[in-house]
Amino acid sequence: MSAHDSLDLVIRRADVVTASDRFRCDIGVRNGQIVALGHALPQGAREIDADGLLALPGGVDGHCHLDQPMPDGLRMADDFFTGTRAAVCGGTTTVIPFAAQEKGASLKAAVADYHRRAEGRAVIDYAFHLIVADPTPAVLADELPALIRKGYSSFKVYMTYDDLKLSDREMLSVLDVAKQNGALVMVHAENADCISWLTDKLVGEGRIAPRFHGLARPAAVEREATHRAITFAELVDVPILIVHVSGKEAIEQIRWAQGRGLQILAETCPQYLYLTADDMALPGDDGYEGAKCVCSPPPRDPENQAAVWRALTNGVFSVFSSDHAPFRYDDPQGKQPGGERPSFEHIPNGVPGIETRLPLLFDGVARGKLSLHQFVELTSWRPARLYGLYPRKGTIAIGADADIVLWDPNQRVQIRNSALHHAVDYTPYEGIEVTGWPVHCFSRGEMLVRDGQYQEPQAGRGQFLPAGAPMLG
Ligand code: DUC
Ligand code: ZN
Ligand code: ZN
Repeated sequence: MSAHDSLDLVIRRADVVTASDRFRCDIGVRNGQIVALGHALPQGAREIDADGLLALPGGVDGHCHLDQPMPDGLRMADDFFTGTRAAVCGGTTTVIPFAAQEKGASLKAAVADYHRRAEGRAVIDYAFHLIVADPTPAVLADELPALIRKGYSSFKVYMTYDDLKLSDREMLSVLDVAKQNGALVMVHAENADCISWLTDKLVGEGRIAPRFHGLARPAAVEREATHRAITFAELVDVPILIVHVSGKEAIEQIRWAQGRGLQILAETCPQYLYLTADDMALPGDDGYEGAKCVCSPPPRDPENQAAVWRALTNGVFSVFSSDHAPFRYDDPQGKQPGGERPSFEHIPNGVPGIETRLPLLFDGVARGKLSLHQFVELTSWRPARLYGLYPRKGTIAIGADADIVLWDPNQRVQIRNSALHHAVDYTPYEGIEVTGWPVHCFSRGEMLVRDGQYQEPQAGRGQFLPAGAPMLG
């Protein structure tokens, strides 16, 4: 290697783990990219000794909500600055939040607005999914195909929530556009009419505390919608990805479809491994504290948690995302809307988790529940491929961005909200002890976290990543 090939950074004695390989070497970085993997690399301008640490590709969080415009005076606590800061402190170096179309508005307007929110704020790289809430003929024929070509190759559709849900016929039309244009559709699968009927019944009986959120959205409601979404995918003959799968009933539907040869992909999230319905019944504030754990689909029970762990290792799930949906608890724009403690149906849905996603899953590696390679596949490699960012993201290889996490597999950490970097005033995982934590995190070769300490990089250094075609294999 000659002088003009000098290296900006050399990570020495790295124990590199990718989705498929493990090898020991030095990693050479120039201009933000990995340019050399080898032994005895020449001196770099900066040198880091990784002995005793794993070198993992930075996490890709394929489902998180940051600064998403909300109705009814609600506000997400994290914008692109605090959200990406928290992400990188937890070992994630790429995020893919959602540019959400409002009914009656254009998709292009949502994308332009969302770029304005990210620019100058993000500290790590980001791509956007779209949310298609109003698939008018113009959106289907023009806007959506044009946006797919411009680097927005995945979009989410909802089968519930009044301001977002699509009819069955609209779902079919959107799936058809995805098929014709090579995009990937993510589906929020819960049956809207069942939820509204159950909600009215519970509220009519005076059962309004946060814990009744779980009874308004039982597993059958998710199972039915999952089956229906699978049927739509079969009819249109297009792959789909069912997001935030909460338990065994939906898993059974997905396995059934996969067994029939349908390309049904699935995602789960930390809340379905670590929370149960009991967490929506936390006793504080006369039972209202359970609002902290209200999310949809809701957390279920230990048997379902075990089924979700199993499905992470047997190929049912392709990706493990946070579904970070940051609402402060003690806040009139958050879990106590307008300063009230309303009935469960008015509590904003979602839990924070962008920083704790990787440590919570890695604890499963430490306990022998899944392999290191499965961990990398679920949290980085597979989301990078599905969302059109591979091989720039999702692996440690020559030519990839130097998004690298040096991870201590033995560090024990008790999760405390006071140590996290999001702007939310709680974590649902308070007090949980995990084994394994990121020590140093690099984004395009820049060290954003050193010895667990955030290094205050320039806000706005994060770059938008136009997504290519989904890679399903
Ligand atoms: N459910 C969603 O569908 N989105 C955000 C959070 C949640 O709980
Ligand atoms: Zn959802
Ligand atoms: Zn979500």
